[in-house]
Amino acid sequence: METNETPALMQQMSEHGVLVSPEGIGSAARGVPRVLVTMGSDSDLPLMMKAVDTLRHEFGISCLVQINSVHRDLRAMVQHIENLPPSVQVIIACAGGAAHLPGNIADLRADLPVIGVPRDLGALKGIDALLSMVQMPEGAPVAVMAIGDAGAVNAAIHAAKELAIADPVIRERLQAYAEKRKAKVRKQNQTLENKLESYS
Ligand code: AIR
Repeated sequence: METNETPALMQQMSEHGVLVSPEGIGSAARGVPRVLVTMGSDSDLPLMMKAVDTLRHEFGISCLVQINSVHRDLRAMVQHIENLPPSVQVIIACAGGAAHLPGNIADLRADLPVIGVPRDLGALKGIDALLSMVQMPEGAPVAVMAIGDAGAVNAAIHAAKELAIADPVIRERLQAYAEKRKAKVRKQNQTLENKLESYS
């Protein structure tokens, strides 16, 4: 997004985040967002782009991307999450360290499923974020994925599965994705003999 956007558009972007669709990012994006991908800092972006790219390129799902820190600006997070566009049906939330973002969102949005991605960061390498997310009290669940890259990709797949309940096109794309994974195993078996010989 260029810096010469109108103040109204800049305001809308900071309220709702940046739209990312299969066609592009920001002004190049099309359609309405089905998923919110939010994170505590833009330093989480390299990890969370794995979720964003899986959503848009594997499943054709548009999302909003937004930074929300419950430890740096709690009030702004509450304002953003309470005013999401109604098209958003699933929330993916990532944070590192004392990672309370997904749990707080689960409390704010009783109507939407929340998927947590613990970032592999700092002295405890993501164990702190994992436990902060997974040990929610009864009544406010967070579906917590693995720490790091696998967790980010799996969060996108899990979100797609939730949307697929009412969307046959996404269901087909999930099947196609599963087929690609099976083909990978078949290919590995086809080249296995050569690989084994390289060890002799
Ligand atoms: N964080 C930010 N506010 C609350 C939390 N838990 C997390 C971010 C990031 C880490 O703190 O999600 O993973 C470090 O952020 P930064 O901005 O210092 O790189």
